[in-house]
Amino acid sequence: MSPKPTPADKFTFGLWTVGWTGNDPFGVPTRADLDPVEAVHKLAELGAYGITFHDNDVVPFGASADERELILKRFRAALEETGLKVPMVTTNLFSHPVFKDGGFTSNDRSVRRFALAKVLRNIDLAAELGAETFVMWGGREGSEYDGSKDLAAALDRYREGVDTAAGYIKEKGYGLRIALEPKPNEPRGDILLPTVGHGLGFIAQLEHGDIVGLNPETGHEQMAGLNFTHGIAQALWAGKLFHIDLNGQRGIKYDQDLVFGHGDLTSAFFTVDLLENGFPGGGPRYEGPRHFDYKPSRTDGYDGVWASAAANMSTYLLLKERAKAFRADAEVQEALRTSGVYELSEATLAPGETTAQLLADASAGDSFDAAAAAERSYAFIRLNQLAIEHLLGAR
Ligand code: GLT
Ligand code: MN
Ligand code: MN
Repeated sequence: MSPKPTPADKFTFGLWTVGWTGNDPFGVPTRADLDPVEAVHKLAELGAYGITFHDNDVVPFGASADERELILKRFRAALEETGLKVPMVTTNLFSHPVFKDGGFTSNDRSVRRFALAKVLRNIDLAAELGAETFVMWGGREGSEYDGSKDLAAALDRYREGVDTAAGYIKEKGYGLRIALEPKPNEPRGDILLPTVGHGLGFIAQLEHGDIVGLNPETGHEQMAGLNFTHGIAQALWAGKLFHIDLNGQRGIKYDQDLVFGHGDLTSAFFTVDLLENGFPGGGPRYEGPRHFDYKPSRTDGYDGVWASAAANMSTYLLLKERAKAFRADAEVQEALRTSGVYELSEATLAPGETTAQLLADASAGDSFDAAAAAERSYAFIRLNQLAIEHLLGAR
């Protein structure tokens, strides 16, 4: 039976997800346009907490100020009527041909200035709608050819753009934080800030890095062959998991944006286990929205669009139930102890112990029985099988 979500579950969806009409590099749309107001009503009915969007998902590029106001008025009315929140807003710096060489890092300075001003205006809108997170996915910030970009200058300009936006948020006193979204490639051959790790390294170079974190996406890490759960774990550990894009991906190929759990299901189980149960030894927790960034397959009509929106939420809730049962199982707890999972939380040095004391400790040197320690079986396979049995509902 599918569990029924409620707004307390904090599930959110990008307007561009349910609103994707199925156009891809080889084919035209397979579905008619979706009215954003209808998306708001449908998502609210399905039990979602919020909706997120790019400026141009709601207000078309180039709309006049009057048109903009009219459109926003209608959209706001739908939000008020349904109680749906807007916890995150993002900017489209990738669709219009003007951004074909990027926004913040275009070789053309006039484009960079236009992009930056577009972002600042959208920050005003995000603050006005009560968003807490401002996502920046630099899909066009990259290149096809290594010789076409001065990469150091590109990173300088990227830093300048993000710092300017973050400085603007502070200056205005907005309650917003920026979340950078890594992706290795697509639409560019190579995208700057390709992974969570690159993102963390970049943030450390910022002047206003205190309000800049990450919005990792399941499929984007997996496109690079990386472990998504490890990625969000390191972002959490660094205090930088500001937002999350959940979806599904089957291996190293184009960005599939499948329903959450429809890609690597075991990985999805451990992602939910981390989000809902935290690290085994405690540590930082993620409290933000559970945001789905997926594309309803273009084979499906609007029946499939709404079924897939519901599927993201029910799959998450099912995995949450399984992950809770996993941690609550006495045999699992015993297996975690046997595997030494909790032992890792103990500091390697004793409190106040110096390197000289460590070097003088025979038990860490000459009298350490390496052969005996090497005998230990960590029994990780048994532990993982317990996880699989919980995942399959066998326990
Ligand atoms: C785009 C991208 C997503 C990003 C969105 C935010 S837009 O659809 O593929 O991963 O999260 O800009
Ligand atoms: Mn994606
Ligand atoms: Mn995304």
